[in-house]
Amino acid sequence: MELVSLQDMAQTAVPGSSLGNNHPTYIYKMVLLGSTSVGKSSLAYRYVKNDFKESLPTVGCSFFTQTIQLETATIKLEIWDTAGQEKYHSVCHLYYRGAHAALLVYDLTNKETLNRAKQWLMELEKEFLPDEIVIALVGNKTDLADEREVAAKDGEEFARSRSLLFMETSAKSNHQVNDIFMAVGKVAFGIHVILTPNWEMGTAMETQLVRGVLESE
Ligand SMILES: Nc1nc2c(ncn2[C@@H]2O[C@H](COP(=O)(O)OP(=O)(O)O)[C@@H](O)[C@H]2O)c(=O)[nH]1
Ligand SMILES: [Mg+2]
Repeated sequence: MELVSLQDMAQTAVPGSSLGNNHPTYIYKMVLLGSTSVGKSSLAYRYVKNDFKESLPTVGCSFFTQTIQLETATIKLEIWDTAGQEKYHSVCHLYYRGAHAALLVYDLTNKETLNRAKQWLMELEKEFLPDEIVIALVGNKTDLADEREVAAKDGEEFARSRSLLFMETSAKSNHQVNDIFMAVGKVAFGIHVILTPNWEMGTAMETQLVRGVLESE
């Protein structure tokens, strides 16, 4: 896989795709990072299958694909989920090599998982230049309001201080799951997304194609 620059894209973005429309298809690798049990697999499962299971089987190294149709292009997200190796702090850099986007997931009922997400961020910052990867901080399990340990504003302020996208979600009650994947996909593609204080997506404006892999025909 090769990164395609803006200039290359202009030259190679030819009509036609596997979906039979006139749009080019761009593939983005998105990795899920975060402590065990924060809900990474559940978020991927909710987004791709629109379902929730109390216990999901641990598969080997796996990724799901999901397509986002935009007016001018098709985005294919390859969503990489860990096989639980984060338990042993052994998610190797091969896992996130070549990633265009990352979701740093924490469990808002467990403050320690936010600290762990901050450590993941430092690891990503060692591997990637700021413009190379779109990172979103995701506070999952909003349905467990009574057990909340991390205030929404704490997650949001940290995210803002590091220029990350931010959303709180619930894979269980399907709260803002689609929104966060969609927002990250759009930003990776080069669309400016405004997240309003109540975490809804505001006006989106297509600015430029910044990264991604053009799917070969
Ligand atoms: N209440 C609640 N539980 C969740 C949510 N997301 C995941 N879980 C539960 O948290 C546990 C760990 O989820 P999992 O997706 O396997 O986490 P992972 O280890 O980060 O992949 C499971 O028991 C899930 O059912 C959520 O949004 N709300
Ligand atoms: Mg998992």
